[in-house]
Amino acid sequence: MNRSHLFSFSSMDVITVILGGGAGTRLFPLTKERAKPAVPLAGKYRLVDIPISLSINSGLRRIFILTQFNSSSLHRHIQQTYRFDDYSQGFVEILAAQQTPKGAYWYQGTADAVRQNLIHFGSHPHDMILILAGDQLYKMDYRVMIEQHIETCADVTVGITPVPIDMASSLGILRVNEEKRIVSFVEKPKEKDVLKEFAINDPFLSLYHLPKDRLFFFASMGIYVFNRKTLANALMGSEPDFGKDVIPSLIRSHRVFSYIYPGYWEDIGTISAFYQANLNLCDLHSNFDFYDSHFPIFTRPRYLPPSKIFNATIENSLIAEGCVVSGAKIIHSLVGIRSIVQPQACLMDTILLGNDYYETESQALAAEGHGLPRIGIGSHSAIEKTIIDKNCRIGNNVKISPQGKPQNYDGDFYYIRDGIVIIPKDGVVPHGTII
Ligand code: ADQ
Ligand code: ADP
Repeated sequence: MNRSHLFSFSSMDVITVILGGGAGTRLFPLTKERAKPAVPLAGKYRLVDIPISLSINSGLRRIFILTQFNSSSLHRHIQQTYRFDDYSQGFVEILAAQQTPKGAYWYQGTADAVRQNLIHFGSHPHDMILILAGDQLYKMDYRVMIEQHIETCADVTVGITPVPIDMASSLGILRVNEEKRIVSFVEKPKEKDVLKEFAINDPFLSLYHLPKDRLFFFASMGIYVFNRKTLANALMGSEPDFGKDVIPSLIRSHRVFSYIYPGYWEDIGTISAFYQANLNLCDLHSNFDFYDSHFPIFTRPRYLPPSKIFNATIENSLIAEGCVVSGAKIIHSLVGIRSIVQPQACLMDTILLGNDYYETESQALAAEGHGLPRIGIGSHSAIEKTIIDKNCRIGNNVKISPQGKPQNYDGDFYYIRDGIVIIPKDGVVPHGTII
């Protein structure tokens, strides 16, 4: 899709900066051993593939990823996936905070992460910086937002989307005038009275076909286009965050506009949002479309063989490449790359993140010799409402379910978050265990 002739700017005018994640506590234990951008998504991708692919599909190929941790899985993934030829001048560069949480270099927030790296961006020519969140599922051609930014002579443009009231208190909520200029902004408002003043009215209600019997609000998507100078000046101080500090202060002194995005948009920064967004992909008409050849989502080419399925019952599920499923029942579940599911196992509303490697028969026998189950899901095991991280060994006759348990709990070899069981990476659940 080369539509660059439709736009008044060149891809060399813009650099992309992806906010790859803070400590990642809301996605723990998926972030126990990896940086947030490397968290697996949809059975074969990683979270960071979404903003990188959207940026590449928008013709913007100079990309920085800011992250707190420099994990080996993130490095390997970026190095093996995003290789540009010499003519495109593209790159994807990871800029990780190098010190501990108490050290001076640890990013103190989103604005601080960008501030600490301005010097790196400076050596690449650009007039505008596109700042993206790293944990969201949506599809956007950023060039349209950048074009509006130029047309309105804005200093900053914030991507915004209409949300219902139950989502409003966890997002930046704002009011815009008829020109789409942002006139007030409040980060994550908790008081209902404050919130009510921000409810969307006409003409926007009619324009975006929003139901009139419920309250809707414009929420910041946490994605921004900044003019280079505006950003440098705004980051002269020490404000840690864009949402809490920088944007609310800029709307008083600068031309801060909104770009209204009316499509599907999901922040997948928590375990429950991650779980829902992944399982939704199993629906025939899922909210996000990975099957769009005009807007491909890239990931590492692994050259895996097709999945083998023997005598299995599979309903409303996604099975990634390289799996072996025999005699199992898989209902409304997402089965990640290289998963092995043994006979008579039953998965329901469950996500397997997949495996990094296949076990050879001699390795499996050696593991069994040490009392370990084989990699994958053992026979006659029944698992519901669970996320099984990579390379787990779930024994035979295991039962896992969150039913009757607290919403949040730390067990010996499992966690429960938001009523969803999580078996962490490389986890071992012995034969016959009942969770
Ligand atoms: P939050 O998502 O709560 O709200 P924040 O924690 O600042 O805001 O994270 C924004 C993005 O930056 C996420 O992708 C996050 O992983 C990443 N991030 C956070 N801290 C980081 C750090 N120290 N270094 C690198 N990356 C970091 C923001 C806005 C709201 C808006 C929502 C939309 O503040 O106004 O509504 O995004 O999701
Ligand atoms: P993917 O993109 O397919 O998830 P990665 O490259 O992130 O793959 O992970 C594969 C990792 O698994 C590599 O680091 C590889 O060295 C590792 N690995 C391969 N075989 C084994 C094994 N037998 N035990 C543990 N790790 C392995």
